[in-house]
Amino acid sequence: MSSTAIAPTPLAELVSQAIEEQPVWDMHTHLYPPTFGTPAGGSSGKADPQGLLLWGIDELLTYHYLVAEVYRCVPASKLPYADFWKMSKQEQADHIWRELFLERSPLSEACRGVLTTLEKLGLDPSDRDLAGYRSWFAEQDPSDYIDRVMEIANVSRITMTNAVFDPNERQRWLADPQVGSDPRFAPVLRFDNLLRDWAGAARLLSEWGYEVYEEQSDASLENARGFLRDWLDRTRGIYGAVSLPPSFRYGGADDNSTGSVALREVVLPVLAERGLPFAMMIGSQLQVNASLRDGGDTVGKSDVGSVLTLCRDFPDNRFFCTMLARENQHELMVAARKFGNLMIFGCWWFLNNPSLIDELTRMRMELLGPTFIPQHSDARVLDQLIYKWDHSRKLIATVLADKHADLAATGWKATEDEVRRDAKMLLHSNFEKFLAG
Ligand code: RAT
Ligand code: ZN
Repeated sequence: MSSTAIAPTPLAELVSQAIEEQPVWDMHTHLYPPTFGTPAGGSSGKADPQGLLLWGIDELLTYHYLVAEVYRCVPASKLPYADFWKMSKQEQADHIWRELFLERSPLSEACRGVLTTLEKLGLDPSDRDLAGYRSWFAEQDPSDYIDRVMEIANVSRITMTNAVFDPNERQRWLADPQVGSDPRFAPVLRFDNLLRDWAGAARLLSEWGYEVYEEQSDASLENARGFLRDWLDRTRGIYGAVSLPPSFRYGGADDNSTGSVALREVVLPVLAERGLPFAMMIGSQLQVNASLRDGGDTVGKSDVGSVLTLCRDFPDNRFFCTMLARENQHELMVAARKFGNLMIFGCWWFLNNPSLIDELTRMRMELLGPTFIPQHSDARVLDQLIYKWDHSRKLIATVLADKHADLAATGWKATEDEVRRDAKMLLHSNFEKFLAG
C-alpha cells in the first residue's frame, strides 16, 4: 500500500480495484449454513426438503423475483397459480428458463443475475444448457460450495435473517442450540409479528409458555420482553430486525397503537439493554397477489417522520433503516444527517436495479459522504451473492471514482490508502462499527 498521491488517470482503476478487493460483510440476507438443512443435498446427498439453505440452478431460476416475472409472460389464465405450485422445483425452473431466457431475452436484472452467476462460476451462459448446469451443481458439496461462493463474491461474512415466528426455523433452533454457530454466518433476530400483529404474536407467545395477552398490561409487556431476551440469548443475534408496512407510524410517547407500544415498551428497551441496533425495513405491502407467494408483495410510500421521532426519542438505541419506495430515499438521507444513531443501508428489493443503485449511491455520497452502507444482497439463494455483489460493486466503484475525480479537480490529492479506507468503510466497517456502538 502506498500513501503517495494518485495521478488522475489511474484513479478510476484504483477505485475499482479497491472496491473489488475489499471483502464485504453482507448485512442482510436470507441465507443459512448447512446445519439448517438444504433441499438440494448435492454431492453430500443429505437432502432435507424443508431445509433453509437454498442454492443451485433450480433455486436460482425459481427465485420469487423470477416467478413474478414469468407470470407476465404466461398469465394465470393460461397457467393457474395452483398448477404452477403443484409442479416440481425442476419443472418450475424449466418453465421459467423457457419463458424468460429462451422465448424472450433475459433483460431484467433478476434474469441477468442468473447469467452473471453462471459465468463467474465458470459455466458458459452461451451453452444455454440447463441439463448440463444441473449436473455441475449436483456435484457440489453444500459446505464447500459456500466457501467457493464466498470467495468468488469476496464476501467475508453472511448475515442471516432468523425469523423467530417461522415454525420451521424455530424448531431448528429448539432442536439444536448450536445450529447457528457456523462462523461464516452471523445471526439476526427477526420478529415482524410483534409489531405488525400484536394480537397474533401474543397468542403464539402464550402457546410457547410466555404469559403475553392481547391486552398490553405491565405483566404482558414484561413477559414479551422475557421472550425477546430468551431468543437473543438462544440465537446470539447481532441486531434485531423487522420489515414494516408503508402504513407504519410511530407517533411518540402518546401513541398507544399496539405496534407502537410493543416498539416503545418491548423491542427498544431490550435492544438498548443489550447494546444491539434495531433494523427497520419499511415499505413492503404484503401479499397484494398472494398467489405469487413470496413474489406477491409490493411497495408503498412510507413515513420518514416516524423514523425521525424514533431517533430523537430513543437516543440510547441505534437504528438501521432502509426504505422500499424510491420516493422516500431523499427524505431518509436527510434524516440521517440529523441523527447519528441512524444508519441507512442497502438498495432494497425493487431498488436493487443498476439505475436505482447508481442514483441512490450518488445521492447518499453527496449528502452523507462515506457514512452509510451502500448495499446488502438480500440473497435468498446462496449463489446470488455472486451476481448481487458483482453488479453492485461495479456501480459503487463508478460513483466513488466520480466523486474522487471531482475532488482531484480541486487539487485535493487522495492517496491509495485513503481510497482503500473508503472502500473498507463502505463495504465493511461502517456496519461493523455501528454494531459495536
Ligand atoms: O427481498 C426479498 O427477497 C423479500 O422477499 C423480503 O425477504 C425482504 O427482503 C425481507 O427481508 O422482508
Ligand atoms: Zn430480506
